[in-house]
Amino acid sequence: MFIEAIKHRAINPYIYARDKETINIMLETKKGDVETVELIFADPYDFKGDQWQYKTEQMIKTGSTHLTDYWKISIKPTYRRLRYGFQCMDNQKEKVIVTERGFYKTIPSEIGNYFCLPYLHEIDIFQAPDWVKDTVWYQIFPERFANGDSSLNPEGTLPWGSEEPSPTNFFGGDFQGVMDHLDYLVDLGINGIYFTPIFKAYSNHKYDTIDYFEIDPQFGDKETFRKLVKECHKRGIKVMLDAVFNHSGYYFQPFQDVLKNQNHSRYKDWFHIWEFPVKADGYPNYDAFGFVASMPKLDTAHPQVKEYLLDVARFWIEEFDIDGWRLDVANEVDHAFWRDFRKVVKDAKPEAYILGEIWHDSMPWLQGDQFDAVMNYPFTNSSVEFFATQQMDSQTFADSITDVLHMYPQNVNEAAFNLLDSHDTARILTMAEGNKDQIKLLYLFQLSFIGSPCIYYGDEIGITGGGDPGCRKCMEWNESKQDRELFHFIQKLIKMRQEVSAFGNCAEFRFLTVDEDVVVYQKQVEEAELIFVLNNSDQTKIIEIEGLTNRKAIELFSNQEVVVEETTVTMEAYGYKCFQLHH
Ligand code: ARE
Repeated sequence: MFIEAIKHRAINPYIYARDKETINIMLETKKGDVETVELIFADPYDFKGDQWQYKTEQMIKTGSTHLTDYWKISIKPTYRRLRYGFQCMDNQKEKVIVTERGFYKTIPSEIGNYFCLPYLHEIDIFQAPDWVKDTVWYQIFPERFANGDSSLNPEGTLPWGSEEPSPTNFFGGDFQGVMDHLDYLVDLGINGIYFTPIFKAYSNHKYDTIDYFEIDPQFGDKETFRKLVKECHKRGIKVMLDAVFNHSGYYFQPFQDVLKNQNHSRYKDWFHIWEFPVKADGYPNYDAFGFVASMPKLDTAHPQVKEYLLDVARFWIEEFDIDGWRLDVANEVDHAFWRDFRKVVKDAKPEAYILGEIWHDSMPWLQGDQFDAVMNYPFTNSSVEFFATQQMDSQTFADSITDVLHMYPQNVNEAAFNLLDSHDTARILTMAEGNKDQIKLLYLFQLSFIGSPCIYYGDEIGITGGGDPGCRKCMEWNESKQDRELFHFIQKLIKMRQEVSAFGNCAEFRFLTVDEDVVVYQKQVEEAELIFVLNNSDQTKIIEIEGLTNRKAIELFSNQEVVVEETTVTMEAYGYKCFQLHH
């Protein structure tokens, strides 16, 4: 047995509270090395003499990559505390006991050797708002969605869609435009909107805030915003705003004060200034977002800065009833700030969603004391590289998605914000070089996956565009230029996600078969089981599917009852099927 590949620590995501009575435990072993794993466990105080009263229970293999087998188990310890270890057995019947203090051939009797879960405190459980699990998001870049009130147009506003987006041009998108099209969004089936920044700022993207307590005048005023939130809520749509707290904009009054009064400014410690005089042209002599001089980094540990930003967080919830905050550059802001931010936000609205923008492994922020979710770019990258750009082969794709699912607790996965593209990336149709069939598979995968999916405005009707700023084109409102077929396809998937149990969020996901270009995965929740088959190639493929033979199923896209007698299913080029199995 390759004991050097056995991995467990008594921390997330290897052990965590699933709910107030259930503990989930995970172990990693080398792929194909271990045949069975049993959890050995006991209450730490329930021993007779010096004999600890352990029990054992089989763990289940929940996923495999070319390197790793993942094993999981859920248990409900009577007194909400545990000492535990693992008994691994390979196909030679060699047994190894895994404990916190090393490996043994027989079960050690000394309880101090074992891993320790001291106590399951309900208050410490990672808990994201329930509604997020049933939410399909729609991301709006307000400058480019719709111009509904031309009287607000900033100077130099161009006719809608008349030019390609540039870093500096304006087309006059606003809140009235969004309100005019809410019914379009209801028709699509989404029930959450994520707005990139809406506060008073200088640029067209508004990530360089001037005033966190004002709406940018090009979008409307506080009353228009209040109305917008109400209109959304009336339609069952949640509203999430972008909090740009890592940095301010150049024209933010405190930064202007620093430029004016230099080291005599009362705001000089609000930023991370290296030396005076402050130099804001070209390469800045202070910390910034990247080296962008117009985005000076805020010192979020400074008590006044913190108080100011926490007031902002509270204000837009209490006064306008927003439902969530997306946190810009979230991993460059200190953890202590986010812990206090969470308290403020959850005090104001316990059901608010806190979403961090982090592109990497984010376990430190997802322990329950900071964020409810992060933008799930690891999911994005693999899905896009397999389905859209086709740079990734099917085995690597399945491996990386399996890793993504085992990288966080299930509670975290269910609230993850699963995007395909955004205002920071090229659009998916462009990445797929216009191949719509690939995009359909990508949407099918995203909308049948665990988590909270998001559609970037305009993707649903086939808008194209390269990286920033190309991906920020004006929304196309001329129906004859919209890809209505793609719209209806996505609309149908959203409906299926909402209506077919196991299609949506709270189901177990695992790959069954991974062939060249074809992936087969299963979603299961209690008695409901779905098997998805996606052919990501321009060739017909014949695929063997474990678990389908001689079973009655309904294929959900054709709505036909089938009995799969053969062990194989024929898939046409870019074909997709979803079998709903009868138990
Ligand atoms: C502008 C120009 C760009 C130019 C840039 C630098 O448009 O072409 O490259 O300036 O001079 C906002 C605007 C952008 C603007 C930027 C700077 O939307 O248009 O770019 O401000 O003025 C990293 C961060 C992540 C960040 C991305 C962009 O970790 O937080 O970079 N995303 C947020 C927002 C952006 C926003 C800002 C931050 C700033 O979503 O829209 O930009 O407020 C890898 C890395 C990631 C990296 C990612 C993308 O995978 O691992 O860490 O994200 O690539 O680069």
